[in-house]
Amino acid sequence: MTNPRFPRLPSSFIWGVSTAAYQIEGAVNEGGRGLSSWDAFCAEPGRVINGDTGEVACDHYHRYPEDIALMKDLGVDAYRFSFAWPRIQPTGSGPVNAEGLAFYDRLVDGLLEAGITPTPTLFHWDTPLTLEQDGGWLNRDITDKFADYAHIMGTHFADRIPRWITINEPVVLTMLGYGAGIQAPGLQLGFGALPAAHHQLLAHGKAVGALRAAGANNIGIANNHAPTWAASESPEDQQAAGLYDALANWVFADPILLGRYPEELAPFLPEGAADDLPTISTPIDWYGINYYNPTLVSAPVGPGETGGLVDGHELDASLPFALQEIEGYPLTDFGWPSIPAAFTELLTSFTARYGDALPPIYITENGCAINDGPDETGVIADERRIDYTAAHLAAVADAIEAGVDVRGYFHWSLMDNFEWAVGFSQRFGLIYTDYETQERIPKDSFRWYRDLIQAHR
Ligand code: GBH
Repeated sequence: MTNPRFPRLPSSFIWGVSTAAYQIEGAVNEGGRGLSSWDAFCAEPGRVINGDTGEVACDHYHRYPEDIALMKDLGVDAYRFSFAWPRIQPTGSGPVNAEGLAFYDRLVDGLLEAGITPTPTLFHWDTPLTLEQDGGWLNRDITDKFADYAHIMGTHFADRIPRWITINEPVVLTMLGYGAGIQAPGLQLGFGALPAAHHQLLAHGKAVGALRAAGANNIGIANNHAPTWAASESPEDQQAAGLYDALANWVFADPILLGRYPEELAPFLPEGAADDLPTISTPIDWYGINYYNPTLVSAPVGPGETGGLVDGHELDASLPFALQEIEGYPLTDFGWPSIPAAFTELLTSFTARYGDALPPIYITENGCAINDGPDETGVIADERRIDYTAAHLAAVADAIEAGVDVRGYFHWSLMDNFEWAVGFSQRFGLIYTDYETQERIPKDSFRWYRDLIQAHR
């Protein structure tokens, strides 16, 4: 371990990379796949930058053997990907589409053969369109359908898949999908989006039960968390930040880990939500954290001003808080600040808040958009991704030293892919994707990550 840019993690640490189905697979009309909320959202003019869609994306549906070979070369222990629910059940319920299952059979078997542990997420935002048209995550019926789907996957894969994730970032689907309308399904319900949060949490709890009933074990969830910083000591800013913190963080963690909702959000939850808490808090085996950056929050700004910007979209000015720009830190190409110390702060705050109720943590996502492409010699010198990742892994090491039980790290992402509402304009990969030729080119960060993993063996 001579390289000074190699943070020191335990030798038992699990090293991984992450992706998600709609962001990489393409082949949206192949193999009997049904449409998802994202296919419909991308088809609406003006929703996604440049009119980009996931129709082809990285063509991983056809090129998965090459992608597995790249991961083998990278030397990761585990690969986090997601199953596309509409490939398995094209309308979100009813009989299994055998061709869809067969694709994941090939992928899972290929990974196992390469010595890589498949770590699937059951749901990463691609709601079957039929269910979305029926109210999607606002409609409680989806929770039982999701449990059926979880049972199908558990039954089929329990003997080959040793680690499972139920849902990815319910906070983002709730706030950006149903609250602010920036992502699919594009609804702007404000606090009216909270039933979507409750139903995802309930679906998670039911899925944990369904997976276990099918013989699958070692189950977690991947929640996005951002430390919330108040813009000042003023009571107004403190109160706004407290509310935002409950909305962005604790409403997604407290019900699972403590069996209760933050009080200030109770008025926005569906009637009888409390009755579901025992299901939602079904014990999990580990807790997944996706971390990118903290959020700076103030009281609402003056009339006519916005509630702040999220990835270039203006938030509703009538919200009881405003998001402020964080200054004084390096920015990634997406404009998100790089603040590794906030990662340590987040992890230690989890231990402090949940104590013995907190199972081991895995970092299920962390990474940055750095949009460098190949230079004249074909090399992609993404030094800033190496800096970001090294600093954030050092922050994880600091948290471990402070007593937080972090067992592994999945970098977002294996390769450049369809970055939701910003299409192909932001590149998060260790591997460069040429979207014209579908050539994959490992970046300097890929070699750095490979050496880092090697150094820990
Ligand atoms: C994840 O979401 C997703 O799971 C994944 O699919 C996605 O590709 C990846 O991250 C990269 O985006 O404007 O500075 O306040 C990330 C959730 C929500 C984290 C928005 C950063 C705003 C940053 N993100 N948040 S800022």
